[in-house]
Amino acid sequence: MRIAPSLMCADLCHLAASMRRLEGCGADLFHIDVMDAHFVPNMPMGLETVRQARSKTNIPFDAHLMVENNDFFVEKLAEIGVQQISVHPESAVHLDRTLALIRQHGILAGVALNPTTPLSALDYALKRMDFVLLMMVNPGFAGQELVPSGIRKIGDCRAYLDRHGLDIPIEVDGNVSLENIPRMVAAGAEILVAGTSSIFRDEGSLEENFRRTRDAIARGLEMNNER
Ligand code: S6P
Ligand code: MG
Repeated sequence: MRIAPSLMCADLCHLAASMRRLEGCGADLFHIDVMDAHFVPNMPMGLETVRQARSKTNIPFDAHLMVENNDFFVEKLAEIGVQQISVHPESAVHLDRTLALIRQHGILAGVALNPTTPLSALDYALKRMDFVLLMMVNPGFAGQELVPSGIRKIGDCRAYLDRHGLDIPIEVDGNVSLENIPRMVAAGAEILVAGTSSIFRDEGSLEENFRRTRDAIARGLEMNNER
């Protein structure tokens, strides 16, 4: 199980300090939402912010592209030095080429699916993928509610990957809240993007909320064992 704090939810005026605290908590990855205000109507962090953030920590960067020109951002993020990149097939005209490009740079390649995009969108990309990112909200903004079929899709995706003999992790993103985490983990999520509904909640410090997030994960793992 890995926890990936979403940096767009941090105090962006004091990003380095927040990253240090999250590192102290044991964050596994930093989730970086890259938006272009075209594919999604938002743009919380620019490339220069990501570049400067990169120089402040050794924790791997998990970039989530929500853009139209995927290959442009892959090249820029490779230069900056990120460790994994996920791309939406809903925007990637040449998904196979983009996934290959990500791997050519020695970066792990993921496919990110919008809530209603069927799992069959992965059918012909399986050999190019290192992980799947399932959106539990419509991409673009933090602080949204879980879509109704979110948890079911996690279980369906785990079964789909197993059926295809693919032992790659499922990352879940959007309203991965203290309340939802146990069911998400029990359904098969392994990388949790933590935002305003978990570690960046208004109540509690980052450290307290990080502990609560770990407790919620433990509850999910117990639910799995009880089955
Ligand atoms: C949303 C983005 C996410 C958010 C995350 C925030 O488009 O991809 O990574 O940062 O959803 O988490 P929360 O708990 O506020 O929904
Ligand atoms: Mg994201």
